[in-house]
Amino acid sequence: SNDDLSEQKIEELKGNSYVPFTEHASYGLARNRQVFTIQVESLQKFVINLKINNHEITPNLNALLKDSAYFNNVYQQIGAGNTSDAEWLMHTSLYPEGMDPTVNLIDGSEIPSLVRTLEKNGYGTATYHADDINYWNRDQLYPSLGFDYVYTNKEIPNVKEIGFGPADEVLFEYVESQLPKQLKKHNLMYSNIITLTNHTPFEMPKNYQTLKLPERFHDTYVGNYLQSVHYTDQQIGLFIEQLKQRGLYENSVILIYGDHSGLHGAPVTANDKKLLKSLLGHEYNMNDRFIVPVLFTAPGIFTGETNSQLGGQIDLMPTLLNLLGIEHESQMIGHNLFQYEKNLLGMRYYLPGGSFISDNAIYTAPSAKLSASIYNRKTMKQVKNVEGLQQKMNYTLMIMQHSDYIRMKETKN
Ligand code: GP9
Repeated sequence: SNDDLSEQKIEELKGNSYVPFTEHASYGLARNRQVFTIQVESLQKFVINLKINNHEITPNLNALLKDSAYFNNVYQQIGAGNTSDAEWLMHTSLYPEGMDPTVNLIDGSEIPSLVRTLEKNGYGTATYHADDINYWNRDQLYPSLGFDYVYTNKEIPNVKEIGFGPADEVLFEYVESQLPKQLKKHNLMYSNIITLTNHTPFEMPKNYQTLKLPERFHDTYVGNYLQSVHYTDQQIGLFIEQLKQRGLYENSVILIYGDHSGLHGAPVTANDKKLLKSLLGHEYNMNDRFIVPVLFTAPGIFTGETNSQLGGQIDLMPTLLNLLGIEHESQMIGHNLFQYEKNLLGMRYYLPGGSFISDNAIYTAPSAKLSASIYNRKTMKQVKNVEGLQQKMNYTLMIMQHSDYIRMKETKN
């Protein structure tokens, strides 16, 4: 039955020869470090190291790469719960529900999570997001995950608003104001920071549009996106600077990743697609849209390596825990990105069960509206078939069903 897929069995279905978690080469490399996760709203991978007229879109993230292990092939795996599904993936290493936001199935009761595991290992835990706590049922999600401190727009002052709510600079300043107090009580802190400003429609006030863009990008959706990514990148840079000044940076592991794409759907016009093509050198495709950047920044441990093995957001928690040398009491469906070359990812973005991403292919299962399609993942050209399609589909479904089984057991849903 699907109920008893062990960690080992899952790795074998993906095509990996299994190595126990504590025997991975990365195990414990970042033991006893301060932990930060920065989940960046609408951040897509293609902006990293991208230049327009010699101006970098994300100069601060690019500079951080030299102290990081960078993963450039990690896919978003959210369902209808968008940002909150990414939070779910990060903190449980289980698949989201898919067609409904996972947070709608949470009733505040305790579930095994990254947060609780870190607490059992001596960490204080805090989460920061400058929006209303009810927006994605976070009033249920955060108690379920078990944070010691929860800060939302009730606590974070709205002294400067951009778009959806308090600007990212206010968010990061608030984190900086809380950290010293927390560190007096807890030697080690896990701070989970969820940015907000880089949210559709990405319209920044003129004086915040500091990226020098060619005229043709002005007042376009893509141009606005790049301006707003540039702003958030700047705020992350200032935050890192603060950590350095407080002497915290050298002893931290900072995981920075995107929650989901920003450039999709009706607002992306034919002109935007033309602009994207001129930026990327090819038609904007599913890889450009669905791959989120992932940086494990840990000075003294990482020195700028780029890892291109296939991964998903479900792998973030096991990778982080492995670096910290901490085991999780409940099963994680993802795996340590540093350990395995092979992966088999199920997609949950409004797609029916059976869709998957493998090293060679992206397969989207048929739905009421769309017929099945298969893409070669390297060329992003549509193909007729892919080797082992049926088997990969079956394995993906088995793993997803097993994940759903654990989720339902844990959330009693
Ligand atoms: C809402 C914010 C944005 O609180 O996190 O969520 P999204 O609209 O991106 O899912």
